[in-house]
Amino acid sequence: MFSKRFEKKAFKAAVKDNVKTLYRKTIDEATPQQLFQAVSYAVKDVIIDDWIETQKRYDETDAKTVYYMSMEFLMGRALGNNLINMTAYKDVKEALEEMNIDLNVIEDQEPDAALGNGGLGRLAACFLDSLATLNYPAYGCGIRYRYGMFKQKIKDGYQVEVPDNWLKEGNPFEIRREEYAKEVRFGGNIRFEKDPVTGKDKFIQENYESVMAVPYDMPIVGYGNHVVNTLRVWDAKPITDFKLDEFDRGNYHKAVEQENLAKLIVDVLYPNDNHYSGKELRLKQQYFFISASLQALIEKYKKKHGDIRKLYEKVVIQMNDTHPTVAVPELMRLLIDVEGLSWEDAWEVTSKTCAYTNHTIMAEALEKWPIDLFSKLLPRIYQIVQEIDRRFLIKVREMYPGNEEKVRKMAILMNGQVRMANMAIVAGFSVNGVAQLHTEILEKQELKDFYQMMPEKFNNKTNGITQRRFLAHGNPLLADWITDKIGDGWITDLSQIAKLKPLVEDEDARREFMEIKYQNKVRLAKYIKEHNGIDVDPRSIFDIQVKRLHEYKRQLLNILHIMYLYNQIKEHPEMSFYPRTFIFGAKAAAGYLRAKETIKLINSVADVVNNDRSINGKLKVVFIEDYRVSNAEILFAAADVSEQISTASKEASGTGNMKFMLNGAPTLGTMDGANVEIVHEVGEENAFIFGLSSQEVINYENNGGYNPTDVYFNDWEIKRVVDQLMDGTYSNGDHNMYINLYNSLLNTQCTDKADTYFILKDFRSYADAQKRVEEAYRDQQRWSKMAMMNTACSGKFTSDRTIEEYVRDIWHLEKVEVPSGQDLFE
Ligand code: 26M
Repeated sequence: MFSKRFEKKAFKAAVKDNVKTLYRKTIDEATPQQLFQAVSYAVKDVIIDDWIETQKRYDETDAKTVYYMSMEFLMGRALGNNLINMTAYKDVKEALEEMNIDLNVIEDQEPDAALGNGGLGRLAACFLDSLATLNYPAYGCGIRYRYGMFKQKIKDGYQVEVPDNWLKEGNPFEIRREEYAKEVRFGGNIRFEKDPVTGKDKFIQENYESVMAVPYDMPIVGYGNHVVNTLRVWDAKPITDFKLDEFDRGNYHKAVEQENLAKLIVDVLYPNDNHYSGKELRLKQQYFFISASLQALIEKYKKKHGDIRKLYEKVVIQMNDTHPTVAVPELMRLLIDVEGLSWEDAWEVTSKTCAYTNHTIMAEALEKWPIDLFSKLLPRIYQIVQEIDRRFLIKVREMYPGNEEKVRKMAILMNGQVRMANMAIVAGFSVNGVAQLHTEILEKQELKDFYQMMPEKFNNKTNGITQRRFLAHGNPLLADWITDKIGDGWITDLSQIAKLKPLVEDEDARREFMEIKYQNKVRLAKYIKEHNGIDVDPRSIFDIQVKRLHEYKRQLLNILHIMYLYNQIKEHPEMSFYPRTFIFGAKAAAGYLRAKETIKLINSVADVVNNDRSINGKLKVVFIEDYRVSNAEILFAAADVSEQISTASKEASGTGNMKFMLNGAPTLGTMDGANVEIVHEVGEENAFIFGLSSQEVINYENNGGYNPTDVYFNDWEIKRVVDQLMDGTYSNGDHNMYINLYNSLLNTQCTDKADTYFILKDFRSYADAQKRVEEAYRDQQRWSKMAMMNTACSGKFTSDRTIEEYVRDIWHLEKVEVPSGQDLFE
C-alpha cells in the first residue's frame, strides 16, 4: 500500500527531474552518488513541508523549547533514517526498484555525519530523534565542523588517521541560513564606563577579533507524526570589510587575521574521547557556538515576549557535559550588558534556565582552563565568572563557617584554573548522571560536597537509544519479525517489546529468531570478506566489542584473553572448543600511545591466529576498520555476545550495551554503568557477569591500588600471555613493539602505578565468564532463550523513556501536535 505522500509515480518523476536539473543526465547515466543526491533532494522536498508546518505550530502554540547544547552530534547517515521516520522506507525502496535502483546502494553513497567522538555525541543524536518523535519542541545546537571524526585506515596493523571531508559532495539535507548570522567576539580588553543617561555601569569590549557565525539547519524527522525539529550547526565566516569597526576599515592585516580565525574555528572536531587537552582553539569553538546560539534564542524569544526576566518559562538549556558550560557566563553577559538586567535578575534567569549533564568520572576528562588563557580569550566572560565564584564562596562560607577545605574543593576559580564542572553545578538548576550507578558515584564520591550542599539539584537519567535507527533501520529482518508477532507499536513505545516474553517459550519462534540472527551474521560475514578479506564462519560465536579505544574500556583484557585461548588450543588440539569469531572496532585518539599500541596488538594477533592452519579455523579475530554509526548498525544486528568489560565504576553508562541487547545479544560484562540496569531487566541468568564490583575497585583505589605482580607470579597462564607481549610472538621478533602495554600492566621501571584498570586482577574471572558463554552457546535451545529474552527485556533502554524523564523532571515541555504539511506528490 502506498501512502498518499509517497505516491510512486510522482516520487519517481521527482528523482528523474532532480537528476536532470542537477546533473543534466538521465537516470541510466547518473552515478550512484548522483542518484543519492537526487533521491535525497526529492525526500527533502517532502520533509520541508512538515518542517514549515511544525515551526508554524510551535510559533502559534508558543510552546516551551529545549535547546540541547552539545559540541557533538554523531548523526550518522540521514537518508535511510529519514525514510524510516517518514514511514516511507518500503515505498521508496519499491519505487526505486522499479527504476532499477537499489536503495541500499544509494544509502551507501552517503557519508556519515560524524560530528562526534562516541557515546556523548551519539546520545545527543538519539535524543533529537526521540524529542521529534515525542512531539517536543527542541533544537540541537552545535558546530558544523568542516572535518568530522577522522577516518581510520589500518596500515600494517597500525591506525592511520585520514581527514573526514564529509561535505565534499555537498550535504543535501542542510539549509544555510545567512539571515540569522551572529557576530562573536574574542579577546581585546574591557573598558568600563558609566552610562551618562542611565547612570549604569557599561562594559565596552575593545581591540577584539570577531567572526560571523552562520547557521545551517538540518531537519530532525519524528516518527510518523509530521514533526520536524531542527539541528542548528554553526559555520564561521570572516566579518566582511564594511562590517569592520570604523577604526579597522582598510586594515589589511586584521582582515587576513579574521579570515584565518573563521577558517580555523570550525575546521575540525577534536578527536578526544573522555580526555581534556586544554587547547585554546577548543575554548574558541565552545564560546563560538554558545554565543551564537544564545544570541539567536534570545532574539527568537524577544520576537514574542516583552519580559526577558521570564525567559525560563519558554526556554530551557541542557548542557551536554561541561563543553557548553560557557553558556552560563555568556547568558549572564547578554542579560546584563545587552538586555540591561541587574546581576540578581540575570542570575535568577540563568540559574532557572540552565541544566547540566555529567557523562564521566574520569579525572582526565574534567575541563579546567588555565585562567590566563581563559581571561585573555574571554575577558568580559572571565569577569563574570569571577563574580559568580565570589558570590558562591560567600554562600559556602556561610554554610560551612571556617571550613576552608570546602572552599578549596568547591571553588570555580582555584589554583590558576577555571573549573567548568563546578560552574555548571553552581549555576544549573539540575545536575544529572547518566545511569543509576554513575549518579550514585557522583553523589557519594566525585561531587560529594556539592551533593551535600544542594542535594535537590541532583538526579539520575539513565541513557537510552533510539530503536528507530538501531532496530527498524539497522535490523530490518528482526524488525519485521517483531512487528509480525506483536504489531508495530514497539516503534514508538518500546515497552511493548515485552510482549515477546511469552514467545520465548515457543520453539518455533525461537528458531525463527535464531534464523534471523544467522542471516544478520551472514550479512556481517560478507562485509568482513569485502573489507578485511577474511573468511569467517557465520555458525561460529560472534563476540563483538565496538566502542572507542580507551584503557578503562579494556580492549586489552579482551585481546589478552584471545591470546590465552590460542595458547590453549595450540597446547590441547584435542580439547573441545566451540568456534569463535572475535570482532573489534575502535578508534584511538591520535596521541594516545597505549590505545594505538592496543590496536596494533589486536591486528597482530589477528594475523597470527587467522593464518594458523593448525587450529582449523576455531578462532578468528577481526578488526573492523573505521568503526562508525553506519557499520555499527550491521555489527549490532549480527552479534551473539556483547562485550561490556570496563573496569567497574569507570563507564558512566554505555549505550552500545543497549544496542546489543535490543538486537538479541547477551551481555558479557562487569557490573558497571548501565550494565547493572540491563542485568536487572533481563535477569542474571541471561547475562555473563564477572569481575570486581565498583565498590571493590574504589576501595583498592583509596588504598593505593593493588599489586599486579601477585597475579602475574601466581597464575602461569596469565604470566605466559603477558610475557608474550615481549617475546616477539606477535611482533615478528621485535621485543619492544608492545613495551608500553607491558609496562602499563606490570610497570617494571616507571614511577606511576601499574595496571590501574585491574586487567590482570579481573582476568581469571573474565576467562571463567567466557567459558560460561561457550557452555551456554553449545545448548542452542538455552541460548536462543537468552538471546530472545534480551530483546524482550530491552524496553527500558529506549531514549524515548529517557526523554520523557528529562521532560517530566527537568524540562517541563508540552507536546505539540502537528498536522501534515502540504502534500508535494498529490
Ligand atoms: C574534552 C576536551 C577536549 C576534547 C574532547 C573532550 C571530550 C569529548 C568527548 C570529552 C569527553 C567526550 O565524551 C565523553 C563521553 O562520550 N562519555 C560517554 O558518554 C556516554 C553518554 O552518556 C556514556 O554512555 C559513556 O559511558 C561515557 O563514557
